[in-house]
Amino acid sequence: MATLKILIFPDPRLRTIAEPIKEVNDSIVKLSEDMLETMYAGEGIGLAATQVDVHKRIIVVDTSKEKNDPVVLINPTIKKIINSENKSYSEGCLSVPGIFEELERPSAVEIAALGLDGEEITLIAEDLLSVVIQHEMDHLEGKMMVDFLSNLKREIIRKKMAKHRAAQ
Ligand code: K1U
Ligand code: ZN
Repeated sequence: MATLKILIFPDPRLRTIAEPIKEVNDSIVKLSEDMLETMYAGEGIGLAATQVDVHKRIIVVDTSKEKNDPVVLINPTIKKIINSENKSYSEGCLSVPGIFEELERPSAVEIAALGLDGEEITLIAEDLLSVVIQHEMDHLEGKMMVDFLSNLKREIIRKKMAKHRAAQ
């Protein structure tokens, strides 16, 4: 397994729209393992392939306290918004390190995806899991949490990220 380099906002590659995965083969399994390793190393609870400069529709998530419940979703889609009542969560992003912002999203969604065995999965995601999956699916569309903020806040974050890069 390998730890991959995470792209940092405002890297333009984070705006790429990811391509569907046609075949779940060994290279996709290896990518999912590397993404999980990268997510755990960064102390994240989710990661989209876009963030490691791979423009394929795959996300990994683990919202368990013990960090022992990895979920890999290939070609994920939202089938249904189960609870359209928006809930506010403090969202973070490994591509925007050190920034947390309150955002509102539907609190429960039904997700369809392929698993690592290539079989269809249906998942009811609620609360934090729902938020993280929606956040990661946004990455696959080239969309980021900063896009929900005001121009002023986004500019402040852009400047903070420039300082972060200079300090690396
Ligand atoms: O970069 C990412 O997309 C991962 C991101 C996922 C996420 C977390 C919280 C709300 C929405 C999406 C993170 O893992 S940020 C990392 C983080 O510091 C965190 C860890 C535990 C709980 C909350 C945030
Ligand atoms: Zn993110």
